[in-house]
Parts: sequence; C-alpha cells; structure tokens
Amino acid sequence: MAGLKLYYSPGACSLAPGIALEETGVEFEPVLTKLADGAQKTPEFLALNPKGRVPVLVDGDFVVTENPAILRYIARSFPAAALWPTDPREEARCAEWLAWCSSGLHIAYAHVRRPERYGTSDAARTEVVAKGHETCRDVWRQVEAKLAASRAPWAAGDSFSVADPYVFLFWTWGRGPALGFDMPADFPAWTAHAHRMAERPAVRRALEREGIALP
Ligand SMILES: N[C@@H](CCC(=O)N[C@@H](CS)C(=O)NCC(=O)O)C(=O)O
Repeated sequence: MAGLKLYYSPGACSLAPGIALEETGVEFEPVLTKLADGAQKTPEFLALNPKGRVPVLVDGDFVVTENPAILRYIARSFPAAALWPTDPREEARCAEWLAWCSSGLHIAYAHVRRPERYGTSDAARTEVVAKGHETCRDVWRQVEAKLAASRAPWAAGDSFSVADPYVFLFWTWGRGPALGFDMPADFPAWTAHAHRMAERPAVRRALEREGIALP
C-alpha cells in the first residue's frame, strides 16, 4: 500500500485501527489530529472527512472513514495477519461486535462526553450526561456478560480479530475520567481480555504512541 496514513487523536476511537495496523506489521504514517486543539475542524481535515471526525484512513487516493469499515478494510487488505475470521460464525461474531461498538457503546459514551449534541440548555445537558452514564453502565455490563459467557480468549472466538482492538478501546474509556468505572472489580472478564491485549507487542506499540497506560 503506497502512502498509508491513519489520522488519529490520542485516546480517541482511532486507537482501534491504530492497533489493527500495528498488528499487520505494515508501514503507515500516523497523522496526529488532536481533537482538543480542534484539528478535526480545519479546512484541510474537513476536505478529507467532512464529518470532522477521526479515524480517517488514507490509502493512496482512497479515503475511508467509520471504524467498522476501516477495520474491515485493514483486515481484508492484509490477509496474512488473519484479522478477519473465515469461519462463518466467528465472522458473524466479529461483524456483530463492530456494529455494536459503533452504534451501541460509542453512542452511549457520546452522551457523557458530547452532551452538547443532545441538549441545548445547561439543564438538558446535565441530564444527558447523567442518563448517558447510567446507559454506559448498562451497556458495559452487557459487554462483560457476553465476554464472561464465552470460553474463548478473543471477542469473536479462538482467533484474534479486528473486533478485539475495538472492544479494548471501550475498556480504556471505561477506566477514564468521564466514566470512572472500576474496570477490574466490576468488569473482570473484560479486564482479563484487556490484559491479554496488553501482552501483544502491537498493542503495546499503539498504546505507547498515544501515551496510554497499560491495563
Ligand atoms: N462513527 C464514527 C465515530 C467517529 C467519532 O465520533 N470520532 C470522535 C473521536 S472518538 C471524533 O472525532 N470526535 C470529534 C468531534 O466530535 O469533534 C466511527 O466509528 O469511526
């Protein structure tokens, strides 16, 4: 792949494709796009992604946004890394996680971190944050239950897949200041998964690049 670039912001959801790319071993350019500095709102960035969000993956003249699409593109472009399951059930499980992470977990979390999207007055925003926190707790419990019920080490089954970095991202958000969950105490199966993630050199490289502490 010529000119492979990942636009990312430290700790943001771009961590998932950052890990996936590290897993493939391909050379890529991580392009720092610091959300806290408003880098996602510059004309240059908006020309790339009019939605004003990271991650963005650029592969030569091909630009792709949205984590489920980016993760699948990475997995399919580098089959040797075996990041997309071939067994139909594991494949469905992987796709299921990607969809749920993007439409369930991320959106629940956005209510806590981006309440201005959902309410116009201070009171409305305060309520959105409080309810969002409760919703996250519920959804985080559902993730824990799903992982605990599975005997397999990885989200989609016995093999590591692109679902794992995405699921792991939300573990890091769970322990972060916006949610402040006690991940080891309240989500032990998920934390065991996070520890398995932390044993992988690719994960450690991605965490180090973004200044994120190991689980
Ligand atoms: N549906 C998108 C969501 C991307 C997204 O919301 N990214 C956040 C960072 S986690 C962002 O760039 N936020 C910038 C902003 O809201 O200004 C995906 O799954 O890739």
